[in-house]
Amino acid sequence: MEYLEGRLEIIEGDITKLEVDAIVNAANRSLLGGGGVDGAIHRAAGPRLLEETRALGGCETGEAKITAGYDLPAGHVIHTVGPVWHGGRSDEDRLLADCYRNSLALAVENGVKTIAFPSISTGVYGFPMERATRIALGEIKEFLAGADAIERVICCTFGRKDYEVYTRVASELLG
Ligand code: AR6
Repeated sequence: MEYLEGRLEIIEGDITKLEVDAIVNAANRSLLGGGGVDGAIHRAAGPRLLEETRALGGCETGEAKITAGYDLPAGHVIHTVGPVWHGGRSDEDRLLADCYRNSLALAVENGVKTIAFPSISTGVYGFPMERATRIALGEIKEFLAGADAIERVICCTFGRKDYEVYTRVASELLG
């Protein structure tokens, strides 16, 4: 489904297959790989990705760092570290919003025009799906309203259930 005059698209699929300028990785602070979407991205990008992330010295929660995409169809990977869900009183909402904002700002700095996000923090890190979706879509909407450097943002959901949450929240927040 498309929203915001086609500048935001919600799809269901595997983010490692997308031909965009950058895909976002839901990484951990070591940036050395892991399970979930992080593992899938490292497998698809090949070992040169780990070589590059090793040299980055990790990443703080809410921050973002960029690398090449190597064997991925995407040109770049923007690695961001979402918050671990601790019940909602440990600044999780703000930190998750930071992930989206900082990833988009880094994308603009690097001339990225098309970017795809997974649903950060909602897997291993346990952030409630609907609450995370509201934050993701709210931050993306606000960023796109303030900057036309990014042509298209794709929210790449994994599985039908998550797709349905995203499209339901999007029709409420974005019309
Ligand atoms: N394409 C798109 N989305 C995916 C894919 C894929 N190929 N695979 C999984 N997802 P998670 P987190 C979805 O656990 O919660 C790692 O070990 C998944 O369904 O990947 O931020 C890192 O190294 C979920 O909706 O990331 C960290 O240690 C979303 O991606 C930790 O997990 C995020 O789930 C980060 O946890």
